[in-house]
Amino acid sequence: MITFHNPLQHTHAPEHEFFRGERVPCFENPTRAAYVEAALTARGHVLHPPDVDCAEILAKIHAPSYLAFLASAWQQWLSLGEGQDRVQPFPSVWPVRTLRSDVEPDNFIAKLGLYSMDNGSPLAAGTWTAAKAGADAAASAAARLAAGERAAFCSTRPPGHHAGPDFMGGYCFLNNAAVAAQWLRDHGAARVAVLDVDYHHGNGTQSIFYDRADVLFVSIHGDPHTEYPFYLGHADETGAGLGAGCNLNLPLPAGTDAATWFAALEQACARIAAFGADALVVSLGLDTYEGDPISRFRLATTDFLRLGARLRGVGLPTVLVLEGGYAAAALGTNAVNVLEGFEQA
Ligand code: OKP
Ligand code: ZN
Repeated sequence: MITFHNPLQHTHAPEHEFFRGERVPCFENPTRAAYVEAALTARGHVLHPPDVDCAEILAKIHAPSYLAFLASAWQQWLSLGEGQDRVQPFPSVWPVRTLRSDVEPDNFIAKLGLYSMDNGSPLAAGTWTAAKAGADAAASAAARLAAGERAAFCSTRPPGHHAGPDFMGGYCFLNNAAVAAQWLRDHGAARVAVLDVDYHHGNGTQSIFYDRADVLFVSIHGDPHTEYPFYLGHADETGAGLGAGCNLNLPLPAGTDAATWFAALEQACARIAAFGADALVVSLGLDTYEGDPISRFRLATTDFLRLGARLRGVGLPTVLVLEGGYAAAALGTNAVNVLEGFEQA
């Protein structure tokens, strides 16, 4: 399968995130993509750089004010004074409930809170550069389907599925899967299905398409009663307005084993088949792996071969976009297994 990568992924390299009151090294770091690229290369895949500029697509799925903030955020941070380049910005205040989110404040930290869902998306000097190149890579993979490829894989970071119309969150800045889906819609696909198999619910993707009938969103994830992102991803979220019935959440308890997980995958595939999509976008999080340090499903490395085979069985032109997966040393093998399972099915 044709494979794209993000040659600028390493420029997004914040050092710390917060975990239970402490600053810890970022789980979402450049070694992740390096492991995936090494495994792909070892298996004979050629890594293509992006050849599509997704700027027009981005403007259809993210708010202009958010894109403008993100593109200038690091420069704004530096302009606060000497030495800012050695410190990471984090939001500390958010416009929850009764507070106003319709007025953009002048204060940088207040803006950062306005455009964030959590304090878990550390920014670095290259964040915009890396996120934009990653979204370009996702669009490039989608473009190959219109050119007749059966499937295309996009190895990239930072991930995207928590990024909503106008906010970052959960290590995500630009919604790569939404970019791929919107690109397909704009280039001949009347209906697109997005299947999110990351351990965490893809709240950003769900929200971007929630009131649309042309994009089905289906997600299998840790139950938000106990798992991040906590405030979205319940089974009763089925779509709104024209999009009523075009959203399916399949939350599973932490600790779920492969047998139960693959049963949920069958439900997901049945819904996708009934929708009558022309193309499939897979948010390929590999943090369902039993060795993942921040997630709690129990898929084994060989289960990813089975996942790939089942995805091929959906029978649609398919873009696979890398999302999470934090057992970095196992990530390459797990990703390659999905691709090889798909190709050998
Ligand atoms: C992103 B993706 C741990 C905090 C956890 C949220 C997890 C984001 C996962 N220090 N932060 O869906 O894999
Ligand atoms: Zn995840």
